[in-house]
Amino acid sequence: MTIVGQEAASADVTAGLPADFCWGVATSAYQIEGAVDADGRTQSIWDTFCRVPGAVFNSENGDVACDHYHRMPADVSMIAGLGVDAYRFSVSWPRVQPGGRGPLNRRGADFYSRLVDELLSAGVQPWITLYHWDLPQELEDSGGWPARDTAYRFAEYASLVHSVLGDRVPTWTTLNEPWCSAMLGYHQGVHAPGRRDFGDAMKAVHHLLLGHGLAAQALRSLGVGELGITLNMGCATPFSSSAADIDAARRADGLGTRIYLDPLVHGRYPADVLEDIGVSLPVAEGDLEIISTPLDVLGVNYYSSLTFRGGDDPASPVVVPQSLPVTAMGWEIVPSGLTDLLVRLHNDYGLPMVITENGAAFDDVAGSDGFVADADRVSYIASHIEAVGKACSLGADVRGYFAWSLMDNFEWAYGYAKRFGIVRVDYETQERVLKQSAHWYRDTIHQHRGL
Ligand code: GCO
Repeated sequence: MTIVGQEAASADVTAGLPADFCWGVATSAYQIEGAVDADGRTQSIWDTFCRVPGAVFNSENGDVACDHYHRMPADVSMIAGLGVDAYRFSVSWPRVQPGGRGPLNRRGADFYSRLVDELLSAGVQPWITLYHWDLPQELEDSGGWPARDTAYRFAEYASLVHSVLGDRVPTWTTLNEPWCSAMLGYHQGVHAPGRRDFGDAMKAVHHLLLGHGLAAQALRSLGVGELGITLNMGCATPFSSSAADIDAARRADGLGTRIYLDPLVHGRYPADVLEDIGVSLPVAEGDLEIISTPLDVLGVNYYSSLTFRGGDDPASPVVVPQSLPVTAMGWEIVPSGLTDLLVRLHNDYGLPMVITENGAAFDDVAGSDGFVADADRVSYIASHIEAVGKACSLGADVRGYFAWSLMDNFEWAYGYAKRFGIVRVDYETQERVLKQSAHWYRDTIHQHRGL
């Protein structure tokens, strides 16, 4: 089919990428599955948070979402039809271990077992994320991530999932975006569980990292092939060369990136960040060795980059908009930031990387057949793939790219208002229609393989 945006594909946006580059699409459990009461699943903090008046746009929730739980085989065929190598999905903790403690819930776990089988028989590699924000509510009730015990519960859950899928899944990601769990969930209160306490958020940071490390050790001892964690990051650029602006960017980078990667890779928290936060982290003897269990791959989720200046309160860096085009989230489109970020991560941390999420929400307009001519999304994705190729040419070791997202889905506090999919979902009928970006992505993958 001839589509607008074809030119972008033919202007080889994949230059610089390795020949065996892995192409994928990504989703997460709560955002697509629905079936929140099925087969023994219990409530997660997101089920609870969605019921808080005003917490989610239009009081929407993930009860039905894309109904993927019931439509999984057809969704897998659709994924395979895109010609991708891999599919990144997350496992819902309260589905496989209701309440966050105790034995495996066989019926819930079976869903993922069937999903993995379906993917493998369609020639698509499964890429698991163990935690994409849906903490069992019972664990939040006993303290959530600010409580140390949650880290141990997470490691136990990781082993349970491995007991079901370990024989067939090569790549295991522990956490998705711990910054969001800690800062949006426990400090800003805009994500579940909606708490607003900076001290709790800092405890959550440490216990998320500890949970990652304990799970990593457990998975390593069980023999997983490839182990990683996914962080959301961007470049933090000072607005000017003034000392205050440079300090603002340093602080933002410290709390956004280094507070995670320094302990993960170097086994220590950055001294300047410990000083900035002004509270002590609940680090016990031996924690940092656990947290720095060697990783095989760093998952990078990239959407935008920010410029900062110092404000009246040095602890609160101020974002300075750069008058760049924005997505429907209001996020500025900064592909060059992705190149800079990857090169910097390569230099500072030296890990192989995979872009585990990149993509954009736009105000899609669907035709009567549901087709969306999303040239804006095509150009967003194309420019970011190009940015990855540039980073590779500059020496960064980037091995794959997952488009966020396979299909429109529940965008957390924004409900269903923001559409990130390369496939449109009609939430009335659950019909899926490939957008122009999906066609373009498939063609681009095809071209990269020289087919
Ligand atoms: C994210 C999440 C996704 C979001 C996406 C767009 O990792 O932040 O992984 O769940 O939908 O980032 O905001």
